Amino acid sequence: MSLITRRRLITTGLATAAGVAGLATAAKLSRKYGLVPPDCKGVYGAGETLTYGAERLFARHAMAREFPRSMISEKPFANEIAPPKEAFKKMQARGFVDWRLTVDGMVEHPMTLSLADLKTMPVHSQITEVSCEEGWSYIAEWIGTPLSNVLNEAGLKPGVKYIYYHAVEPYLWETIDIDEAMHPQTLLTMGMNNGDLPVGFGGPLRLRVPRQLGYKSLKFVTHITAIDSVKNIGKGLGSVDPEYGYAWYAGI
Ligand SMILES: Nc1nc2c(c(=O)[nH]1)N[C@H]1C(S)=C(S)[C@@H](COP(=O)(O)O)O[C@H]1N2
Ligand SMILES: [Mo]
Repeated sequence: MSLITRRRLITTGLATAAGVAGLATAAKLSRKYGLVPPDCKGVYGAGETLTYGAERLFARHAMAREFPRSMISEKPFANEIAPPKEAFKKMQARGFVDWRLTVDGMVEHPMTLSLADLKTMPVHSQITEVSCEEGWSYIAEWIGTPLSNVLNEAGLKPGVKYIYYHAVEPYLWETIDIDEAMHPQTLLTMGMNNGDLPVGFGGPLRLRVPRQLGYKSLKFVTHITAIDSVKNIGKGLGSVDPEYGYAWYAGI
């Protein structure tokens, strides 16, 4: 089933569950369950609320499509904005032994992990697609440890609703909700296809979020924070994308 069809089915499902085939009713249901995305200004008539609500009510555990090895793209397109800063280049020259991932916020055990630390965690690999909002995509194998392993080790405190993550340059940041963060395909990626994750694709560490559009898959991740609200980050919309007209929730 195509993704579009799946979305239409789910959306219809939500309207049906609401008892009335009405957007307003479905939106109300979404709000009742607290499923209003952070960049949503008004609940009524907001398509994103409907999609987000529907997917969280009925497709919380849905898997992003995985592909056979034969479909891995021969020439994946790195839409990189390479971190140009000297500090990054110095770390690169030393094989990223100094790279650190800080895990803090509403956790029992704040941690700072090296890549070597992350590599001691259970490894998962998946062949999934990166889809840019601009219309192109490619398929690759991604290898790393599910974010859930790190979050479980850090111990999420009650009330955590989102995971905020930013890149080595902190103006690059995103948030995802806890469902997305704990999903088995949400992967702290250190490897791609047959080797280490190249810098162009976000190496040494990228958070792959294959159930959402490419911009949620932030490259050069250095910091993960468990939070209960996105209100105080940036413009309070959950990421920078909504400031430019893209949705915070970018489910595909
Ligand atoms: N740090 C960082 N991460 C980023 C971006 C970026 O510019 N900087 N671009 C995002 C966007 S818009 C897309 S579509 C994907 C592109 O991934 P690719 O370079 O592997 O094709 O990375 C995302 N992650
Ligand atoms: Mo993108």
